[in-house]
Amino acid sequence: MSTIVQHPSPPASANCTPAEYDAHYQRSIDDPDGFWLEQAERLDWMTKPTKAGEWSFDPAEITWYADGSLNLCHNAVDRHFETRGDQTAFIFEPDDPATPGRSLTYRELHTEVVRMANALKAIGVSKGDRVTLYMPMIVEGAVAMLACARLGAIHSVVFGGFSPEALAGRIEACESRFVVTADEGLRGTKRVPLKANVDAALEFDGVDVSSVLVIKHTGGAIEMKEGRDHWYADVASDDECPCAEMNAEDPLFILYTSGSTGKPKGVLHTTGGYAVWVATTFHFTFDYQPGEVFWCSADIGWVTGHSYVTYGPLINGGTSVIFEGVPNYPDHGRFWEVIAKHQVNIFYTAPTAIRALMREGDDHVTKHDRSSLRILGTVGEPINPEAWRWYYEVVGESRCPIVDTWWQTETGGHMITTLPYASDMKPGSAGKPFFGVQLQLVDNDGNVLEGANEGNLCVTASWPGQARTVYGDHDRFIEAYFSTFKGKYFTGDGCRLDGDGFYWITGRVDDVINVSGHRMGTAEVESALVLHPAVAEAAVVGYPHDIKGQGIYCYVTTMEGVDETDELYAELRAHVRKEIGPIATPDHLHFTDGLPKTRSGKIMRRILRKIAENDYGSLGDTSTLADPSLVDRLIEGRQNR
Ligand code: 6R9
Repeated sequence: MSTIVQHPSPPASANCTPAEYDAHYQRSIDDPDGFWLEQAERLDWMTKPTKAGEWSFDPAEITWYADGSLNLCHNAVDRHFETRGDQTAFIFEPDDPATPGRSLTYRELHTEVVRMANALKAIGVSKGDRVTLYMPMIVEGAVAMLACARLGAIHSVVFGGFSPEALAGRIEACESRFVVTADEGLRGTKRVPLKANVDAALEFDGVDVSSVLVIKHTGGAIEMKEGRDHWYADVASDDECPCAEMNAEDPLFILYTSGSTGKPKGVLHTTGGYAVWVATTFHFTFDYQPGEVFWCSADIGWVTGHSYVTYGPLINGGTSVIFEGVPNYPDHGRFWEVIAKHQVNIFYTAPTAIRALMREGDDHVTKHDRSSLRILGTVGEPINPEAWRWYYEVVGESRCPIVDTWWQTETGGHMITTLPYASDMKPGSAGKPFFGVQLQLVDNDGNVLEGANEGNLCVTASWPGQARTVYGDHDRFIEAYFSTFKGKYFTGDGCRLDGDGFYWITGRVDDVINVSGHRMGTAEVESALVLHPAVAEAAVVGYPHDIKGQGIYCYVTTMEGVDETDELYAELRAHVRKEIGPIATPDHLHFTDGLPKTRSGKIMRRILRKIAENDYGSLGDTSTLADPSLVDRLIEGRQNR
């Protein structure tokens, strides 16, 4: 469907009109230095930069604002506390609506951040150290990020749903000696044993953590190891704690994300360019107006939470909601109840949540007052037009523009996005490139596809929010992003450009799957499966799933003599869950006596994908398979499921 939904008529305050979009975009391409030095004025600099981007994609070496210095915590907190100290910075909405929430003014946030920074100092953190945050969605999570930025320490947030094994891998990979966590987290009716998971992670070989800072949240019983573990309240202090001066290219954070090969990559973002990018995208994409309440439902464990729960809103002096809970607890109206309660103006969530709630019927939505809503946003995966319509018509009463934002952990912030009032909307399309973003579609041989076309999505010029490297492994950065199509940043996504200049993301073209908006490398799930003694070989693919977007389908061959029982089926699912975390739990296991391989031993994933999709008509050429008869057995196995 490519029906155009006209944007509602722009209010006089709109941050961007259609004519301004064209003018800004053109200028950002013709005079990137001028444009991006001007956008840099959104920040307070200790030393003002005199140059913007200096970069090459062959070999990849990227810097922005390299002669400038600043502190991001100052920009997000201190400078506002002088001008809007009594304005609300964060609204905390707890998991259980019956328990009291909390809201912090910029002045209170400043006090909290200083306390946290002093606590970090007390446990030994200093500039350049990597600090792992393994937190529930509570104010202290964002405060710990800001406190790291204040000291010049590099935060590495690990999503609280990851297992001890996954946490250990991420601590080890960046040689992090410090962990900040809470006793427990709450999600719906479940308690997440965060501190116990940290204890388990620290038992792994190669993990060398000297101090753990623990925030009391639920009050649940935990163990504290003498000398290593410290209660936050015991080490926090109100002493003065100035913001460290950071070069624009000093690291701000590492965030681990899945790729098509190997272990998750520690994507590194630096200070100045990232800050300009999130500040500018937040301002334009959400048309943010002073005093408005913004709510991004993502966890701070993902890049969306970094850029649009913490940094983007605060740099803009906004009010940001931190929600600890889940969309379906205590009932399916929870999102809309929170919107009514806090008079949310701008709401940003993932298509998977929209699809799940859509299924529960309109009553859960319509019984709550949504008159405060002005703009709705989506992120994480393509949104199907049905879900888009429901979001637009039922949730937003056909008054609120929807912004579909395409971007990645590596891009720092929005890259292709609808701009409210500035562009029309096509349900299912993310719209047009953001300022400074130069896109190209190429075929598999790297030939540039001109005009309306479909191909592999590349970016040909750097933008301020671009990741600079993979922590500790620049070769891997080059290999993963700049070698498939030499001299271009390859996104890993397929995309179609239509005749009106709108981009339609078609999904990943590499071995990454997108489950409920979460990126997962099929290789990671395969590695987890083969760790189990009953498993000989495994191949994992994605398949269409009504709610999650993609589900996880695992082909498994077992060791000689192993019985492929229901118990083993359940055990393997639980095993993957334990190795990686609940988000990686396989939806389907398919026991098979072999995997379709070429004579040279390469697994033909194309065939496995088609069979998982129940699409047998277009399996393509199977004659190069070592054992062509296997395909019929696989199809039979699929149909018997
Ligand atoms: C921000 C984030 C990135 C991958 C990306 C793409 C998919 C994200 C999308 C979208 C279609 C959108 N993706 N937003 N696909 N439309 N609006 O999600 O980062 O976790 O790194 O995932 O997500 O496939 O390549 P990340």
